[in-house]
Amino acid sequence: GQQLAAGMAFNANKPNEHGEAARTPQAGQSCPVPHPAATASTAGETTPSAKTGSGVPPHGVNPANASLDRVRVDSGGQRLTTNQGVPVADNQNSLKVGLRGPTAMEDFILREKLTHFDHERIPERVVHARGSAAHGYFESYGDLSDITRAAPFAAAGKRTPVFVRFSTVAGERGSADTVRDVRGFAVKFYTDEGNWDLVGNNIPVFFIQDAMKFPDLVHAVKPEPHNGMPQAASAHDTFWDFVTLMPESTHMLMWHLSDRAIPRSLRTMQGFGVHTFRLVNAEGASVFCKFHWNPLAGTHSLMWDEAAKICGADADFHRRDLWEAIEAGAYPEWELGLQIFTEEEAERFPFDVLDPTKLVPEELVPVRVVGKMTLNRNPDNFFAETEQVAFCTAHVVPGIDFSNDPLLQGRIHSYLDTQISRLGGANFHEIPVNASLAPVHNNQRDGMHRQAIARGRVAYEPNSLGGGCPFQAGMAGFTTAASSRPQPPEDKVRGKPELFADHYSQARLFWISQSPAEQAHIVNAYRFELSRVQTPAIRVRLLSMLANVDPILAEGVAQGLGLEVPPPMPLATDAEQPHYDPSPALSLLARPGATGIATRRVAILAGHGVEAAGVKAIYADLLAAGAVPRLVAPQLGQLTAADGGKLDIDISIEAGPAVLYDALIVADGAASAAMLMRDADALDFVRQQYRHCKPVLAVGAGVELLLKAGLPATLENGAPDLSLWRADAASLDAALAEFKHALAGYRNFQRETE
Ligand code: HDE
Repeated sequence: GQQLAAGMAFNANKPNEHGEAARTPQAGQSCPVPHPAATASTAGETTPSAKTGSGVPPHGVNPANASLDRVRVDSGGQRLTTNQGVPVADNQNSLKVGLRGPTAMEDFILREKLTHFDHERIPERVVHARGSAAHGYFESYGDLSDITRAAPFAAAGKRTPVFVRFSTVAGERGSADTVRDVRGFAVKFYTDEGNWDLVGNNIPVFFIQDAMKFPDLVHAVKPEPHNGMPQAASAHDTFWDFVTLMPESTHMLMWHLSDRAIPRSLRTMQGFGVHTFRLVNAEGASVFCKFHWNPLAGTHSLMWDEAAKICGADADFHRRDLWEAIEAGAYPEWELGLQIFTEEEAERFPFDVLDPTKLVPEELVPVRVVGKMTLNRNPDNFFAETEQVAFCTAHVVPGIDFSNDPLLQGRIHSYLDTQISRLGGANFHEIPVNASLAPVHNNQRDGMHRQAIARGRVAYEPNSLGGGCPFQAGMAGFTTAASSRPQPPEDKVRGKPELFADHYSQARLFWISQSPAEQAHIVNAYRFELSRVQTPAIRVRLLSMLANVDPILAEGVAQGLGLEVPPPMPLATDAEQPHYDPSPALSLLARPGATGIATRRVAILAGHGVEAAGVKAIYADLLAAGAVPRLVAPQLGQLTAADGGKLDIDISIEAGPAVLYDALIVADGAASAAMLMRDADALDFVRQQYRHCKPVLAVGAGVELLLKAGLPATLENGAPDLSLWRADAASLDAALAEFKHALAGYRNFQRETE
């Protein structure tokens, strides 16, 4: 899974932690400006698949990036100019009538600079405002033309450039990364036949069934309108008021309150297309399809206490993690899986596949893995790319089509519409990150900020003056999939199919498919959210909803709120509720991942008097395995080791608190341990590592610190703690091997449950 570029230290941000970055120019700042001719020829070499659909670019090269070279600007070695290209002599002083006089109206340089500044901000996205993105490519494992003619699946090994933006939903643009929220997972495929946007989430179902309710949902979860609170949180009255009056949200709430909503990394979460889509082959035959992205790094999440503390310790935790992994060459990867089923099969399911609050269990329709996505390049400019990228569910290509899911149908309108105010007009498709690699030819003209200079006198069709061009693509173009089951015309109606009224069976399915630790976290999350809610009646309504899901769940939440479980909320349907067996695939613990300890962050805690040789050996060992070791000490600078030698400290405890690491090693050395035992922050560090169920290894005298911190030697039930080691010189190798094994897998949740 991970490819470390030769000679590259894992953490490209390490110089920043030391403050060294300020002394050297930022990457790219001193690059020569590409000569236009050179750019053209490079683009030709690296973009074969972009225009023709054949050929594979060299590894690590993304054809979509080469095409952006024409708009990349690099000011290294260049003189300062105005936006009109006029050289600027003095960028320090405005033009005044006398040194102490008024500023002259004619100072066009000052006025241009201020005017541009005054208009630097654009509206943030109404939802999903906070996001982080990267470039990469999708590679098909095979030829899927029997089921879809979509270009990315045309041949084994075919690569299609992608741009992917991950996001939180509720928070504003500057909000913290690790809040409890759904994560957006939006993929733009720059296919040979135009752009395809798969605008998904990290949760496979949604809160509501009909687009009509989306503005209500968003108004309920956003900061309350009278006082603008709370930021990036669902734990407030208006959200819980709304969802407890909308029992169709029960299933999604279970996911939202699970650890899915606090991922460890954007690289360790699944993605889902949510809706049922259609795949269409060249003959026009179609099947239904659900899209899944499965991370090769496995599915891993934070713990709630940890996530909340990370908001303070590093509000950019996920953005930084994604950036650093890509800079270090540990490219994040996901496999694309499809659940494919026919309309006839769908009719026999115990739920309606047009209902976005339902998933298709993998036991019912297995997931077929069809390709892999690799993110291998960070954006050059956050605003130009991550902020200006415009995803739209209406962006489909031949071979991909919609279903009648009423939520999807509304989205097809909303995404294009929102860009018109957010990006200032109808030409947002010309912004470089949004422009398709496939050529664009039509008779749409003009509008704000038009870039293309359309030649000729013809902007209509049919025409003879333009030789009839651009001409219709016919069968080569996009055509809507015909239903394989023609339906008689029906009357217009505002309503829902009967199966949509089953609000609880799949919420129960999710609950019974979770491990004990995951179930406990869900109960705690409900308790937290509803404790923040101020209106008692809303808490009771929630409990009446949960009573329909599972009695243990309802009882656990009720206890935490100091309430009795009320009678269950009346069901919306008399029909018998379908029964589901547990689906192991719904547990986060089903996918530990295949990338070992690569990119996992390990704190090596030490003070003066540390045994240096041991620290160096452990550090090198972890680095060699692709992990990110950090020597953490009470202050910056150097540690004086027991042998008198010096060790460079990577980061201080205050700048890099416990929650920023996946595991802890307490270094050997009697004086080192004694120094840390006197340090409240160091004791806190150890306790938090333990409490957050992370692997802890104490070497030699380092054990004293664990004892002083009060860490128990065994679990509460007396069983040994399988991720806590106290090693001496003789047992260190074996303990380190076990430590690394534990680090590659899941946390030791037994500390909570046993
Ligand atoms: Fe969105 N959603 N949404 N949504 N959504 C937006 O589009 C909307 C829904 C999702 O990184 C907006 O460009 C409606 C489901 C992602 O730029 C807006 C409905 C899913 C992103 C919008 C939904 C999503 C958005 C805001 C119900 C998962 C971020 C800015 C009918 C399958 C994309 C923008 C990015 C963004 C509308 C429901 C995912 C307002 C009307 C379901 C990942 O157009």
